[in-house]
Amino acid sequence: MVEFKSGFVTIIGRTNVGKSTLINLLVGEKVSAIANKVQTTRTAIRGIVNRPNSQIIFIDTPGIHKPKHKLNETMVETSFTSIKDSDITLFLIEATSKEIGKGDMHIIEKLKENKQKTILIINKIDLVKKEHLLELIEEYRKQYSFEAVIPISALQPKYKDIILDEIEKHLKPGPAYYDIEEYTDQTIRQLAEETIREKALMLLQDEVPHGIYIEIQKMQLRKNKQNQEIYDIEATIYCIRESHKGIIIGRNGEMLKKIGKLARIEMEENFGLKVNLKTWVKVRENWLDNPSIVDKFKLK
Ligand SMILES: Nc1nc2c(ncn2[C@@H]2O[C@H](COP(=O)(O)OP(=O)(O)OP(=O)(O)O)[C@@H](O)[C@H]2O)c(=O)[nH]1
Ligand SMILES: [Mg+2]
Repeated sequence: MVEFKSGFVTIIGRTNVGKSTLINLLVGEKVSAIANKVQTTRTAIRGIVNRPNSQIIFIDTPGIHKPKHKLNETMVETSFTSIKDSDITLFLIEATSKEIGKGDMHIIEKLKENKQKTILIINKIDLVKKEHLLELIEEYRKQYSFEAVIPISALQPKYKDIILDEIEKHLKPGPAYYDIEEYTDQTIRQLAEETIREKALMLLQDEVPHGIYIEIQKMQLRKNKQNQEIYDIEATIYCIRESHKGIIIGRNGEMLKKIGKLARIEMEENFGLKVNLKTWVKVRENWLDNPSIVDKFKLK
């Protein structure tokens, strides 16, 4: 009989390298927000993969960067704490890197400190030539003894099983920690908040999206006249300045409508039922340094 294996696998890397894109690919469901902006992920997010002989719990983490405020500090702390608690680390880097930068060096130091069992994943290989890739692999191999090095593009499904097979090799015998129907430990409320924030990140520019956070005020299931289940969701988008509020609402409320529409469509798809979404925008200056709000993003 094949012994069942399980384990916790943290995905770590600098901001914007594609960690959340990778966890979504591996899990096969949208568990984490993606954006072509830095500092998209703000807390540790779990995604669960069930295979015939194993259960792998992935932890997506905030990208490593230089902290500017309390929220940033909490984010980086979350990422480094998370690797300590995991059985295997996936260290994600970008194929386009010319050399090992400060952020990646910092990550390597932490891996060394914890003698962390690590697989190096080189993402975005669609953007570089093969020769460059070989040089990069050599550079990184000099720094740390990785269990394996896997070049991928997180946008291409064919890499999913290559990574999962490699991880499975290194897992220890253990139980399934989660029900096999589950694919994340996030609540519907958290998923809704992240969906709205992701659409805001996508549509807003400059520093506006980095100063927002979402709070769901109400989430209620009811049946409509056609006897369909419908979620009434009310959400507030908090931002740090009055001028940002104007931008988020947009001319004639167009921007807020667009954010709400995209978020609603994705929620309906992911939750499998109709959603009636209402959104508000409010200013909350200095929340980025307010511990009682930032605590929301701490590792639980
Ligand atoms: N060309 C290319 N782009 C990719 C690939 N994987 C991810 N991306 C893009 O890279 C951007 C950042 O992706 P995310 O998954 O949000 O990155 P992240 O590492 O989670 O970022 P943070 O949460 O900010 O740390 C997005 O625009 C993705 O579409 C890839 O293989 N090739
Ligand atoms: Mg992310």
